[in-house]
Amino acid sequence: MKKALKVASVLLVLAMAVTLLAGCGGGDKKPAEQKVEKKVIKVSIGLNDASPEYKGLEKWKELVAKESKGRIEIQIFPSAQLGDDIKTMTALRAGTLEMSGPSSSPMATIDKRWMVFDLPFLFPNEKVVDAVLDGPFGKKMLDSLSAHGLVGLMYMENGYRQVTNSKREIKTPDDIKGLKIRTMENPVHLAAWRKLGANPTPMPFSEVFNAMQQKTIDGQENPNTTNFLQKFYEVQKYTTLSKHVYTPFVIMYSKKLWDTLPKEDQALLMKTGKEASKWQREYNRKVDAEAAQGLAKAGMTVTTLTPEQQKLFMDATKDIAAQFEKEIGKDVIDEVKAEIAKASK
Ligand code: TK8
Repeated sequence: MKKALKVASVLLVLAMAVTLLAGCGGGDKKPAEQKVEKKVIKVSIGLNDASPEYKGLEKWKELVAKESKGRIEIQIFPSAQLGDDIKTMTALRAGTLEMSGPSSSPMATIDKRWMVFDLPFLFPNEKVVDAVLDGPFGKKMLDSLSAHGLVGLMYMENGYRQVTNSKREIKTPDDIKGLKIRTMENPVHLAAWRKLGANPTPMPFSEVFNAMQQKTIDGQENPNTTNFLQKFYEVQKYTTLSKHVYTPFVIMYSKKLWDTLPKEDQALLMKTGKEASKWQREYNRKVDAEAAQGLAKAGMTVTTLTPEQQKLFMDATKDIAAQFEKEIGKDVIDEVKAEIAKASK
């Protein structure tokens, strides 16, 4: 018994010595050169790598790499490789993915207040958009995500949405009658397209191109940048610059994973994120105008509405806000409208 103990303690001392020696491996390295742990953050988006959203994230990735001296790496996964908007939000809430940049519209599946951004013809121009998103209202909406296991970091621009289809030129709501239009998975969009006389079908973004190619739908609506850069002109003939709604992208982080980050890293991500968000919106606005020309060059009929024609679309959808007042919350609608009025002065 005694002997066994002795053997055991000798072995223990030996083991400790070996561990210590191993720890000295590469002992001539200066501490500064010792390996810093690299942090990889994955972000998923539904659009492809030509999209302004991707470019904005790429800008952010550069800023983060620079500020963190290469310690933090953002990896961008485009084209819904990691799942569409709704699926990736679920992954964030479960803590199996760090970040995603969905449209605000499918976020209504988490919190109906987000439908406020889906109200037709809400934002008169981009100057007002910036004031509202970067002001107290935009911040409050981002902050409200923490109750749902998400950290709202910033907005990027998707932009004003325009309707495309393969059947006929759209100049008035009458031209929409009976068209099968894909919408985002959001009740306000469904209701608005019903009001316009369409036959709306909600589906995730990654299925839209095939559905148009196979003609299970006649059309869809997205900003010029998406219609051009996702090559929708290959399967659509007409685009009308309807600007019927402005929807943003919300760049969000899994709260479960965010809470494990050191405070300095959280601050670094927030600070560089703000810069990237500003850069992305400017970039998007430049590309949007080019994209409209690109659509025409690619053979689409691009229709600009007269103010009278656009008013017909506004009139047809003017009751939507009242219809969704309960679900969105009267306070939320009143607040955004007050902010818009203030910024419009
Ligand atoms: C991409 C979507 C897309 C949106 C849509 O994941 O679904 O039509 O406009 O940008 O978020």
